[in-house]
Amino acid sequence: PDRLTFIRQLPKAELHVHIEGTLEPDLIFRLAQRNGVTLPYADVDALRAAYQFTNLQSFLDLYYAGAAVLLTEQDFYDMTMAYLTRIAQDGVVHTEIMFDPQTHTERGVPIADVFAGIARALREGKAKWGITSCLIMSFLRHLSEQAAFDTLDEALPLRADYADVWLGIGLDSGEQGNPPEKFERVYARCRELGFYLVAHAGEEGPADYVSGALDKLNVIRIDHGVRSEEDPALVARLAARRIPLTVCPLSNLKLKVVNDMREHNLKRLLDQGLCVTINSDDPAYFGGYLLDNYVAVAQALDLDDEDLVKLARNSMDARFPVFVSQS
Ligand code: ES4
Ligand code: ZN
Repeated sequence: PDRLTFIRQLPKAELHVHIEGTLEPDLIFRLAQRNGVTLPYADVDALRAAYQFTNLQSFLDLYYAGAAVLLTEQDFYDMTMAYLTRIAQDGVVHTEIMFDPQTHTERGVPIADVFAGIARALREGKAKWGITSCLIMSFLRHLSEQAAFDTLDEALPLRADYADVWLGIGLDSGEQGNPPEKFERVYARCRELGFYLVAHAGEEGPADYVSGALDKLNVIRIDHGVRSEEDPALVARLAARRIPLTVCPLSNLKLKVVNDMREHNLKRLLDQGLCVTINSDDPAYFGGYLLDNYVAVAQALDLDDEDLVKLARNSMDARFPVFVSQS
């Protein structure tokens, strides 16, 4: 079979995707119309033309603007269903989805509607396609730790209703200047509550933030982590403990974490024995879903079938619960 068919038929898990980042321009416009929200773009093409980013923050500005069309339970359902419909074609058998409740509660959307709409789609997706899934509630790191505690307090009464889906806690948004230590207490609380902990680290931020996420937040998986390579001792530790990295190649290219896909360190990290996985991050903004990410790196880094099998298998191994070795 050709490359695309070979990769498509490998059982793959997506472990790093922001559901708000799956909102396609045409759905943004449809929801804006349905909800009477005015967008600062004339049409879908004008919006799509604005998707030219220079760094993480330039993307986040658009990402939060796009998310402003999400108001009702049905909106969150429609967005999640569109994503599941799309990945069902890519041979994705499992997905662990991040969502940012603070982006919505700050606009007056009840957190219960966010949970309800996303979870309804996930349960339906499992029945329809057999795609298993869970949710990672993520705190915005540009906001305070107190705001994260407040969000946790708002969400906890819903936990029993979503015990089958809400399994994880994450940390996202602008990394620089918002180190993991800022969230040490709220992560300790989430750990006591029995959530699986992950955090973005080493995307734009330094390798120190990856060490900090491990040591101060006790995460079991690192989102991105590509800058870990700058600290050889850290790389050795990630390899020894088999801490998974959820790497997002097209995201790294679009946000200029790498200038050319041929310079991406994914293959070097894989060859050093790290549990590297491939993910889409914000597929509606970065030009591709999971399969597109596999194809892009396979071509640019000249990956062979063995590498691709290893990457797909890593993604299945790195699902919750993650088994990491001690120390
Ligand atoms: C994100 Cl690419 C990326 N990095 C950090 N936070 C995010 N939220 C959505 N996409
Ligand atoms: Zn991300």
